[in-house]
Amino acid sequence: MFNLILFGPPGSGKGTQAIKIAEKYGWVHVSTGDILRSEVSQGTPLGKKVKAVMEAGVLVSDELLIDIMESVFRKNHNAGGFVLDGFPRTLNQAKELDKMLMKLGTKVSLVLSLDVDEEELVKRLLKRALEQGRKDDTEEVIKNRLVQYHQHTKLLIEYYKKMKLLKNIVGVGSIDEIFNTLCQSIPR
Ligand code: B4P
Repeated sequence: MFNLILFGPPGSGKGTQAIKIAEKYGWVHVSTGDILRSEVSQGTPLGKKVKAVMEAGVLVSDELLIDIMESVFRKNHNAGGFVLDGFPRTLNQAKELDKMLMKLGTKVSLVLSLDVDEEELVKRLLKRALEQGRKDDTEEVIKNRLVQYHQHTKLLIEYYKKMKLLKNIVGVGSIDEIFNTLCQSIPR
């Protein structure tokens, strides 16, 4: 089982590239953002709990995310691989992920980190706001999402660097160029 984490700040292209990677390698694409948005749009109890938090650009609690991921792994225990997009986002989530994978007799295989400067991130997310009208793509919420990234998620760079799993990828350029660079880093 190959377990790839696509890492990066909001707007760095994780979702965009994760879909293409999952298709090419036949892996399961897990976007925690998509899972949560689907709960919100269906008005489930979980969706009702997280709606306001997501719309404010704040991270949803680790406890909920860990439950979601446990159920994803349970459902897909025969998968050949996973592309994790948007998870883990905190040190606690990263440690819990290690435990979950250990139970399945596997571990994180590689972390590809998409590097994009902040000006470009904001530009992309504001463009998406015009195209898709996502509630968390307004200027003020984008600022919050970047603060959350710097306060909680960026710490994972050191975590995975120490484990010698992290590889930095230039995340600016055409989607296909970036995809090719990512694929060159995947030993398959
Ligand atoms: P996500 O859905 O993960 O949102 P995101 O970080 O903005 O990434 P996304 O995948 O959507 O965007 P992408 O970079 O591909 O999370 C949303 C919220 O859910 C969080 O704020 C949080 O509240 C909650 N959440 C999710 N996971 C959580 C967790 N683990 N713990 C706690 N809370 C969690 O692309 C952005 C835009 O750039 C797109 O429009 C795309 O078309 C464009 N783009 C991509 N590549 C490009 C390129 N090369 N050039 C130009 N544009 C490009």
